[in-house]
Amino acid sequence: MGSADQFVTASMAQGSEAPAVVSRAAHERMANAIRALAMDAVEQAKSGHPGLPMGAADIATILFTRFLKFDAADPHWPDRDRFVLSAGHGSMLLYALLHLLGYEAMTMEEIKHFRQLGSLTAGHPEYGHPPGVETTTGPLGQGLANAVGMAIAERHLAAEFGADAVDHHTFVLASDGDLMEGISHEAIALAGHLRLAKLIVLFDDNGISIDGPLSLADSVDQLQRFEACGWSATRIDGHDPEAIAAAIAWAKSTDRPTLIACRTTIGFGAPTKAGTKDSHGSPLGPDEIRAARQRLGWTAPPFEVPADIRDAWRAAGQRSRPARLSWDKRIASLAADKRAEFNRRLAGDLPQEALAAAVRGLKEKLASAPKEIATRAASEFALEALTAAVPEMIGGSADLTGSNNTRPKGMAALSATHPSGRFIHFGVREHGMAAAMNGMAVHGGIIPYAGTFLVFSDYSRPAIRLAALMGQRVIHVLTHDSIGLGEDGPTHQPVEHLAALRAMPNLLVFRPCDAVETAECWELALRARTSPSALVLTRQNLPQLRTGFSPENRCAAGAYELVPAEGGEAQVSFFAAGSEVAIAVEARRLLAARGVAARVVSVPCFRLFGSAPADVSTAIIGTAPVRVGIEAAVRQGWDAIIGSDGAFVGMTGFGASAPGRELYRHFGIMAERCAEAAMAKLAKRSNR
Ligand SMILES: Cc1ncc(C[n+]2csc(CCOP(=O)(O)OP(=O)(O)O)c2C)c(N)n1
Repeated sequence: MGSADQFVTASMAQGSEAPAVVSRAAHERMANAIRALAMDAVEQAKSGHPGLPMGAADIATILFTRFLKFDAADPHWPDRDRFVLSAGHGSMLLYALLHLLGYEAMTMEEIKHFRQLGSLTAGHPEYGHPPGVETTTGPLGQGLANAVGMAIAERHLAAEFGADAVDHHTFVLASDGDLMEGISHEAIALAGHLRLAKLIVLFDDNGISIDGPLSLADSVDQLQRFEACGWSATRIDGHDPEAIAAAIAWAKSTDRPTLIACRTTIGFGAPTKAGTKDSHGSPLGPDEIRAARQRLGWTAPPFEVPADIRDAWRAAGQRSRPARLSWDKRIASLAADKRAEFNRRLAGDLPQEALAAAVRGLKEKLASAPKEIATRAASEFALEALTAAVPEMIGGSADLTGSNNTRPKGMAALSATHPSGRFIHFGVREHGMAAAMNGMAVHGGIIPYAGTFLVFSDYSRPAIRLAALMGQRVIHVLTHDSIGLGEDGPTHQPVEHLAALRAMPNLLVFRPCDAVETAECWELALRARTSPSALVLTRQNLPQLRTGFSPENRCAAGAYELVPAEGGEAQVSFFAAGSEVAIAVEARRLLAARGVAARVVSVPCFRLFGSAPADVSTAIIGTAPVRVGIEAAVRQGWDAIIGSDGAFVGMTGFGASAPGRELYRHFGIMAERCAEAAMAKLAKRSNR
C-alpha cells in the first residue's frame, strides 16, 4: 500500500496542533502495526496478552495520532497529556505505541525481549520503565484510580500556576476488569464529585474476561453507573476511527469527566480466537497468527514495520512538538520566582532551607515547652509548620479528618469550585484515596499525605504496595495505632498491621514515641524521595520523652539509645516503639530500683534501622545479655532486633472493647511485666 503521503497530512507535516486525519486504510495499517507487534512479542515470549492490544489498537491509534499531547523526544515534558493503561495486562499495547512513536528507549530489541529479565518490556507496565510509562499497572483498577489523582494534580497546579503552565488531559484505557474492581467505584465517585472534566476514560468494552463472557459475572450498566457518579458517558463502536475521534472531541468539551465505552472485539483480527477468552492471555500460536496476518492484510515479517507506517507513527510522535516549544516559551516568560518555584516543585526538590527551619523551630518549641499529647496531635502540630514551609504538600483524610489530625488550621479544602485548596475530603474511600495519592505523586509537583485509621490500612494496602514498588513519596498518616485506642474494640484495634506494613519492601513505617520523634519522622518521610512512608500515630496522650534540644534527627538511624544504663554495664536492653517506649522507660526504672542496669532503645523505623551501617546498628543493639521487645502488637519482625531468645511483651491475638488503659493492663503490656520478663531471662542465664 501507498506512500507516506497517505499518512502525513499537511497539518501534521507542518507540526500544527490540529488533529491529523488519515484515510481509513491508512488508519487500519497503523493500527495493524500495533496488532502485529503484540502478536509477535507475545508469541516470542511464549507468554502475555495479545487480546487487548489487538482489540484496542484502533482506539489507541486515534488517541495517539490525533489527540494526545506529548512529545516522544521529551517524555518528561510536565504539561504532556497523561495516558494510563489501567488494564496493565495489555502492556504490549503501550510498548508497541512507545516503539512506533519513536520513544528512544523502546527499541525493537526491547519488543523482542518482551517479558525477559532486564528488558524494558516488563510483563506489566512499570512506572518510568521506560519513560512514557506513566504509572505501574497490572492490579486491575489501580490505574484508573491513579488517573483520578493525576487529574486532581493537574487541576490543582493549574489553579496555582495558571493554564499557561499547566493545562493537560488525563486519558485512561480501562477494561471490564478495571471497572469490576471495587476501587473503580471509589475512583469514579471522587472524580465525578470533584468534576475532573479533563479526565477521559476509554473503556475497552469487549465483554470478555478470563473466565469467558462478561455475562457470567457482571450485568452492570456502566454508562448509567458513571452518569450516576456525575460523569458524561457515551457508547461507540471502538473500531470506527471517526466515531472514536468524535467521542474524544466531545469528551474534551464537556464540563465533567467522561466515559467512552468503546465496543471492541478482543483479539481483533485473529480468525478463530477473536471475540473469545482464548485471545485474552496466551500466545495465539503460529497458525492463528499466520491467518490473522492474512485477514488483516499484514504482509511484513515478525518484528518488522513497513517504512511508510513507521514514518507515519514517528510523525505522530512529534505532532505536539510545537505545543511543547510554545510551552517552553511560556514557562521562560514567567516571573523568575514563579518559574523557579514551578520548576522546583516539578523536579520534586524540597525547599531545603524552609523545611530545615520549620523542623528546627518545632524541636526548639518542644524543647522549651514539652507537650504531653497524642502523637496524632503532635503530627498536627508538626504539619502546621511543615505545610507552611512545603507548599506542595496536599493533605487529606478518608472521612476521619478530626481523628487523623491531618488538616492544619487554615488549610482550605480542595473542591470542584476551589481547586487551589490543599486539603482533600476523600470520603470513606481508603483504597481510592491511596491510589489517587499515587497518581498525584507520579504526576509530579505534589507531595500527597492523607489519613485513616491504621487498622484500615488493609483497605489501602494494594495501593500502598504500588507506591512502594514505584518508589513514590506518598505519606500515609495512620492513627489509632493499637489497643490504646480503647473502646472501639477489636474491629478497630490493629495488632498485625505493623508487621504487615513493615514487611513491605521500600515502605518506611514510622512509629514515633513522642512529639519530638513525630517531628523528626515527618522530616524523614518528606526527605524520602523514593519511598512511601506510613506515620503510625496514637490516639492517646504520651509523655514527651525527648527533652532538651538536639539539632540532629535521632530517628534517622531507625533506632537509637534513648536512655542509657546507669550504675554499670547494661544487663538488659529494652527495645520499644511508639507508645510502648514510655513503658520501657518505666520498666528500666523498676529494674534500677532492683539494682539491675538497663537501657532503653527507641525503634521508630525498622527499615531505616535495618539499612543502617553494621557498626551503627551493632552499637545500638548493644551488648546487654538480655533483650526485651515491647510493642502493643504481634511479635513478628521483632526477632531481628531482640533475637529469637529475646523476651517480647505485646499482643498474641485480637484486642477487646474497653478503655485503653484497662486494655494495656488486661493484656499485660505494662512496665511491671516487662521488668519481670527481663528478670526471668536474667535468672535463666545465671542458672545455666
Ligand atoms: C486486582 C486484579 N485481580 C485479578 C487480576 C488478574 N486478571 C488479569 S486480566 C483479568 C480480567 C480480564 O478481563 P478484562 O479486564 O476484561 O480484560 P480483557 O480480557 O478484555 O483483556 C484478570 C482477572 C489482576 N490483574 N488484578
